[in-house]
This record gives sequence, C-alpha cells and structure tokens, in this order.
Amino acid sequence: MSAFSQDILELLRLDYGVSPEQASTVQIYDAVSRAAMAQARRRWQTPARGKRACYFSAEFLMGRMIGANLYNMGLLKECASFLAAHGLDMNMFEEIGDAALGNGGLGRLAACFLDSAATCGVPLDGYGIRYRYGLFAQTFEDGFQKEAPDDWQRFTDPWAVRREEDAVLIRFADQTVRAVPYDSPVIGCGENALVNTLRLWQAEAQRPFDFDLFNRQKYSAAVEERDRAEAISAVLYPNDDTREGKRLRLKQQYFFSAASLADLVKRYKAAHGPDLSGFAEAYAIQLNDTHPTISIPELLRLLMEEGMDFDAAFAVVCRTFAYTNHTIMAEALEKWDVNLFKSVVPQLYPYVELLENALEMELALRRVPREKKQNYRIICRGQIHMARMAIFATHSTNGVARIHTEIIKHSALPEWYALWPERFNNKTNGITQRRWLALCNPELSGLITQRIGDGWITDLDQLKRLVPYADDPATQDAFLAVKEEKKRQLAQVIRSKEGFRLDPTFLYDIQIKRLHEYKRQFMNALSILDLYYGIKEGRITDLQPTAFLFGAKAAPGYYRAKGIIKLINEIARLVDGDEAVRGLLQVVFVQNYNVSYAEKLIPAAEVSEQISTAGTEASGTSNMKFMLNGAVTLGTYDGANIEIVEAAGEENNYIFGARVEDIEKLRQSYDPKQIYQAEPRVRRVMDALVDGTLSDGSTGVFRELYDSILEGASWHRPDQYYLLLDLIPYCETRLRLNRDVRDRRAFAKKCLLNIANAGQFSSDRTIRQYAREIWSV
Ligand code: GLS
Repeated sequence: MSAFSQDILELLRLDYGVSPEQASTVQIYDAVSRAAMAQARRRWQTPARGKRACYFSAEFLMGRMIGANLYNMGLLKECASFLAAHGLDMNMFEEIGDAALGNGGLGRLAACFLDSAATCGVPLDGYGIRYRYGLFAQTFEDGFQKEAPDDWQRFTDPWAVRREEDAVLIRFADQTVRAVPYDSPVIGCGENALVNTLRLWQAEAQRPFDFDLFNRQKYSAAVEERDRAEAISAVLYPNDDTREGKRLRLKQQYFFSAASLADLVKRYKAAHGPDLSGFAEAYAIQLNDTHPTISIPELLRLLMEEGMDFDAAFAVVCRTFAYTNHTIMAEALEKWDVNLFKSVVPQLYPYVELLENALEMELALRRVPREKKQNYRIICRGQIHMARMAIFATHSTNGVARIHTEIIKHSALPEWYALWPERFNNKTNGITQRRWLALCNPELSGLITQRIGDGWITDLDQLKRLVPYADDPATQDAFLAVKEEKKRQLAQVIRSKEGFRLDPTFLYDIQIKRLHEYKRQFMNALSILDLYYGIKEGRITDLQPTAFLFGAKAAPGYYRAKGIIKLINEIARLVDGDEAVRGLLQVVFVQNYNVSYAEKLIPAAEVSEQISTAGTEASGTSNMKFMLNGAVTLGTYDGANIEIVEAAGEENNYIFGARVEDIEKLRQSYDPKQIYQAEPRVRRVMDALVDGTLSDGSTGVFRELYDSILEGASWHRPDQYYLLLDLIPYCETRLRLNRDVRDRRAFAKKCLLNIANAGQFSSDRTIRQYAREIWSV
C-alpha cells in the first residue's frame, strides 16, 4: 500500500476511530485532504530569495479544492483506487460544499490565476479574507429566490493551516482587532510547478471575552468585543459588478490590505534589514479591482512612518502596485465618503491628502486647465475616488479584454489615458484548463489526449493540433458521443438536485453567470417566449428540440434581478404545462449555481449564451470555459467574445446585435417603444408580462420589469441595455443556429474548431503576461 493510502487509513483511525467503510463523507474528505496536505507541505516553503508577486483580492472563488489539488499532485488516480478498494468513489465528494469566497468572474479569475501561476513557476501568493460565510446558498420557493447562509466550514477546512505566529493587529478608529492568517498551499501541476500560498485573514478579538464583565454575569457585554471583531470577516458582500458604500465593507478592505502589507513589510525586513527603499524590488502587488486600493495610502503610511520622505515613499508605492480594472459600470466604481473614511481609518486620511496634493502638482506641471481638473481629483465633492487613486499611484492599469481596455482608454477614463498612456495595458482574462477541461470533462480530455497527446494540460496552445481532426468524421462522431454522455450525466444531476427531467436528446443551450440587467437574461427569457409563441402560432414548425438552462444568483437587494429569476421560473412552468410545446422546449433554472455546478453544466453545453449589451461585459470568462468544452457561442460583440470568435472563426459561432459603435450613435435617439409598436413579436412577448399570461404572485415585479424597458425610471432611460433593439436579431440568430445543428457532423466540426482555437484563453498565458509585463518576476 502507498504512503498516501496508509496516511488516509491512519488519520481515519486516529482522529475519528473509524474504518473507511464506517466513515462519513466528511471524515473521508478530511482524511484524504490531510494525507495529501502532508505531502504538499514537504514542497511548501517560501524561498527567501527572488522577487514575489502578490495578488490582493477581496474574493477568491476557489470552488471545491480536493479534486484540483489531487489532480495537480498526481494523486487523483491513487485516491480513486483507494476509495474503490473500500467500495467508495470520488463522486462522494460532491456532497462537500464549495469554498464560495467570491461572487462571480472576478473571484474565480483570482482562483484560476493562482492555479496557473503555481503551474507556470511564477511565485505568486494570494492575499484575501477568510469569510466565515461565503456567497449565500440559493433555493427557489414558488419561483422566487431565497437566501441562506453559506456555512462552508462545516465540511472542515483541511486545506488550510492557521498561522498563529503571523497574526497582526489592525487598528480602526473604534476597535483594534487581530488578523490571523490561514494559509493554503497552491499546488501547481507538472514539471515547473511551485507550491505557492493563499493567505486568508480572519478577524478575531484581542481578548475572547472580558473576565470582569463575565464575573459580574454581564454575558453579552463580556463577548461584545469578540462579536464586533469577528463581524469584520463574517460575511462576503453578495454584490457583483456593484459596490456598497458601507462602513463594514471599508473595514473589510482595510483589514485585509493592512494585514497583508504588515506581513510583507515584516518579511522584507527579516530578509533585507530595516531600510524599505528596495521594497518594490522584492514585491509586486496586483490590486484586483479597487477593493484593495486602500493599500496605497497604507503602504505610504508604513514607509513614511519609517522615516522616508513623501517623494521616496510615493516612488516605492508606484513601483510596487499595479491595478486591474474589472468593470466600467458606473455603479461599480468605488467611492468612499470622506467622513465615513475618516471615521473608520483616520490615520490614513492625511496620506490620502498627500496623494491628492501630489496629483495637484502633477496636473499643474502638465498644464491641465482648471476646468478639466475635476475629472482627476482623488478627493472630490466629499468623496474619495478609489479608481483615480489606483491609476495615479501605480505603474500599471490594465483592462481584462481588448475591447474593455480600449473602452477604458478612450471613453471611460480618457483624461487619464491622455496623461499617462504608457501605464495602460491589456491582459485578456483566461481560465485554467486543469479545472475547466481535464477535471470536469475527463471524457473530452481523453479524446483530445488520444488524438494529440497530453501536452495541452500545461500548454494549451497545443490544442491547435486538433485543427486537422475537425474534418475527420471519426473524431466528429467521437466528439458527439462525448457530448451526449455529458448531457446524460447533467440530466441525472438535474434530476436529483432539481427534481426535473431534462431530455438528453434536446439541444442544451445554457446561460450561467450572475443575474444582472446588463447580462440580459431577461432578453433570453423574451426570446424563449418568442419561440413559444412561434410554435403555438405555427410560425416555427421545424425546431430542433431545445432545453434552455439558467444558473444565476441575484444580489439579495437587487429587486429587478430577483424579478427576472421569477420570470424565467414562470416561463419554465408555462412551457412545462403546455402539451403543444413540451416535446420541443424545456426551461430550467438550476438552484444554487456555483463553481461545482458549473463543472457539470459547461461540459454538457452545445450553445454558450454570451449576450451582454455591447460595451458592458468587461471580459466574461464562462465564454472561454464553454469554448474549451466544445460549445458554440451565441453572443454579442462584447468582452472576450470578440477575441473568441476572432480565434475560432465567426463562421463557427453565432454573433448578433448592435456593436459598441452602433449603440453610441443611437444612444440619444433610442426609443424602445417604437420597436414595441412596430414589431408584433416584440409586443407579444412583452405583453405576456402584464396581460395575465405569467404570474408574479401579485408582487408587481413583472410590471416593474415591463416598465423598465418601456418607461424607464427616475435613474435611467427606458431599456438602458437595449434588449428590444437586439431581441429580433437574437431570436433569428438562434433559429439559424437551431437549423445548423441538424447537420450533426457539420456542427461537431464547428465545436472542434472552437476547442482547437481555445489555447490563448488559458490563464497560463495571462499569468505569464502579468509576470513578464507588469510584475517583472
Ligand atoms: C468582472 C466582470 O464583470 C467580468 O466581465 C470579468 O470577466 C471579471 C474578471 O475580470 O470581472 N467584474 C466584476 O466586478 N465582476 C466580474 O465578474
């Protein structure tokens, strides 16, 4: 028996007093993980030499860690045979919940980057928050979203080690708390692999309780300090692409930024002595969006309190930090109220003012006219503009897809680009092929490896060698057989999780991502209604039966997003209850969409829905995952979709709708009512919201959705995301796709060409670009 298997047995016996046959799933999970940890720890020490990069991020959406870690360590097969020997199998770990310490693409990107950096030999450590509760668990009641706390730690946390010795104190105006780090090894795959570190900070009280109060039987007062401290890392804010200007949120940001910087300064001094002037040569820090931007005044403070003057300290700050922008949605650009800021971290405000003064001097030097200065001010009208601070006090600002970077430069932040063009650069996002192909789709991985070898696992460009096979009927058939198998597997999952019978012979058309108006799940819903009426009215006669699948969480306070979930669930009910369409359409909205669910949905997809309004989705990353698993993209000219179809061929994908330029021209004159009146199909599906066809349980939310399109609201124009503009082109493109899939082999060819051209969307490529072009590591 191998050492690994022996370790598992021993851990089960010593810690739980059970044999594998007697053990619960959580016990087996814990023992297997810790046995693997024991091996990882041998390779896991931070080398004292060489520059390191640090990824500061409020979110790390790791998903389930056991599969990926065992895979990268080469222990997956051994684990499977160990389990098999005891009548168990790897599927048992499906019960283990995800570590959902992130909202969506931004947090998942951080997780993919960690995997890629460790695999590519890039020394990159993640720094973030160990939230007690991750993103809420979602269920549907009568079609409405219900939220419940995500208690992920109930499955134990065997992949993390508490490092008491590295705890630091973090000071706020009204409390001082301990930040205690929990470290997880980030285990790379293959020959160049490193074991890097993900360090997540947990907030704790300096004293667990007040003994005097306790003795006086004032129990709740005795633990008040503890509760207030723990509140800081208690829960992840559930907003994606929007920001909440709340006090606790600012505390979270300062908490992990200050703890991480204290940690780095301590390490730096241990290695290089007290003079911090070489800090930027030892550490490169990437700010994942503006959430950790408060690190800028904090590092300035640390350096100046050590005796550096402003100019020297500012130079170190600029050379240390780089900033990634992940969205240009106005409501997402973080601004902090000056008074709030001062009441939380008063010690930092003078440093914000120093930054503002330095900016003022730069603007004067560069002769920026007075009336233009407003667009630059970090402190402006009682607010601190974090994106401005991040651009001013770093050496690099990057967008996450080509179009997004162009929009930043030329329309979102043109005044900044005009002054510092050399700072702006693009780093198109990527995804790790280890999780998003090798692990989640062993069937397709096997087929690919059988054709071109397994080099793609650490070098995704090798997929190019599949191009000749796209025309090969045997490969096409093999691909179709794999797809069918993945659809069958997904149907089983959905049967057990949702109690819904999905027909595996249907075409699987999938939209999974956070629920947001700009992502236009609503337009997808309207298009399904158009199909529904098209079939009922005899306009559509030859539809290839299609299942429309959705997965999405709505921020709990986002009323319309929740209305859209209810709407889609009502459409599902309508379709399911109608004999005339049941054999042609299915609609299912899965509950609690998360990383693990994505790993089931994506391999089964034939159509990838990427339909955001042009210019709104910075990049998207599920688009890349679908492509890699052989789905065609039905999408707009937005985010990374553009680069995807450029790589895989527009003829192998389905692009429709207005482009950024079209929308810009149209903006002033756009009138959705005109479309509504002129186009009966549009009128038909819109009216279904308010004519009694669909019921919102008398909440009025469908009327609100209807009005948001046709009337607008005090804060926005009617149909601000141009659903009606793109609706008919979308429906027609969908029908064209639907006709095309009938020729199975021709469709398989398109899918294979998408796979073959997915190489550039590996996060291995992205991370190498960051390492070379931004971090110099
Ligand atoms: C996001 C963008 O909305 C996505 O388009 C992008 O792919 C992702 C990672 O760069 O970042 N920004 C955000 O606030 N949440 C996201 O998912």
